[in-house]
Amino acid sequence: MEVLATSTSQEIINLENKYGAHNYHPLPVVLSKGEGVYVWDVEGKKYYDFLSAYSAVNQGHCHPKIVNAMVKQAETLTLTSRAFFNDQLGPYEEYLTSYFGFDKVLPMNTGAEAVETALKITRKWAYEVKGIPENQALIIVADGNFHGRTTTIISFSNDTNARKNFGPYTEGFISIPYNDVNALEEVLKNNSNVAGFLVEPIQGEAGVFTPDDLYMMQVKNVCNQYNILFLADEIQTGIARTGSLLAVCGNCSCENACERQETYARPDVLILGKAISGGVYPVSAVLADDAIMNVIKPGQHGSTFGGNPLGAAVAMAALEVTRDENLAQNARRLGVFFREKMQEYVNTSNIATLVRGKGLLNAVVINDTEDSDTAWNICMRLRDNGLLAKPTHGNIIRFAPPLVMTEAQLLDCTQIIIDTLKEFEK
Ligand code: IF1
Repeated sequence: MEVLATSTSQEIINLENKYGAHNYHPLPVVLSKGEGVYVWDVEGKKYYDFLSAYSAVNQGHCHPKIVNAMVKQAETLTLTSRAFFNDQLGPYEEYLTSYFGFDKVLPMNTGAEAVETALKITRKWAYEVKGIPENQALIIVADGNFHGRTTTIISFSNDTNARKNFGPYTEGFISIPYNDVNALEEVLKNNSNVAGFLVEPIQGEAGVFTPDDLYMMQVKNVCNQYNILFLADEIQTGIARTGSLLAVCGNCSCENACERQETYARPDVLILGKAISGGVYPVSAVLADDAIMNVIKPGQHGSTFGGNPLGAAVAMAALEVTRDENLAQNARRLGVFFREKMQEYVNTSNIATLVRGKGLLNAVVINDTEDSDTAWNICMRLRDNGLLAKPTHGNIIRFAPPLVMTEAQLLDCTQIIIDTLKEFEK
């Protein structure tokens, strides 16, 4: 790798611009190393990472326990396909289902694949268990959703950029306002062909839009009442990010998704990805109980890589780290601290108007229009000041560091963020 070692950031950016499809607009920083809450660029400059690869690196960059599991398994067996059994998948499935309290798991690789899997299971359940007439099943989704980028998933997005000119679109979806349980009930009252409701407990892409505390519980109850499946997309919010193991755990920061908790809005179908592997390897999963999962029979769904021994070993290690290091509790504690510090600043600021979020999934709204470049410019200054974050929807900056951060580090970070914002006051 002699060439890479001597390349500057600009040279590497030029290569991407020339040879890569232009499907992203990254902040101009070229990273070559990560450890815990830090990343380094090719020039050796060190940064706090406040994106965590969109919440995939909750356990911190290159966590030694996860990396060791990966190396050990990579030296032993990486892929068999599901045509044969492998010795990691069964133990992983037992571990995962007991960790989250479901009968069964269907293992996949990326988040979008897991969402697709959940949608297919829901449709099949609708026809074979609920008794909806063939090809009539409807799935409700929420306005402002982000569930991935496959043709079906973007069919029910209302983000023009994600959707436009990718048609014709997949039918069978109804979109309702987010954080509005009455809107859900209204559709269900007037339609007996609904199979399920797919929803994010906090809408990440929509700018960390955090619903009312009771919303998830109300959704669960209404879904039960009308015999439709409650599908929780916890790909971004799960694995301790929001200060509990799952965002649907509500007010509980124990390291379990347990029935004991009154605030636990247990979904019928739980969709996980990203941090389930600590960002080390693509692993995703759909969890459900037998009455639902058993609709899938041999040959009806799968993937070459899904359930591979490398991913299984990595995910087990990543979930162990989450539990052993009390990441949910840390995220909860530091989240309160972050919002307190930022709120203090927001109260006196004319550039930051709002801080919101849960655990360590937070956002600050910048006092400018969605089409302005103020938030982008702030992120460029944050970069110069040693902290990496990315704007969303033009004027919102998401702050989501790895959950292994210490309070002293977070204090350092809030100071960087506030000092940087102050440079932009009008
Ligand atoms: C990109 C956002 C984050 C997700 C939820 C499914 C998926 C995602 C709730 C699909 C993925 C990522 C993908 C990333 C941008 C991004 C994102 F800004 F769009 F909203 F995280 F905040 N469900 N989210 O958040 O998972 O197939 O990507 O593994 O570049 O598209 P995937």
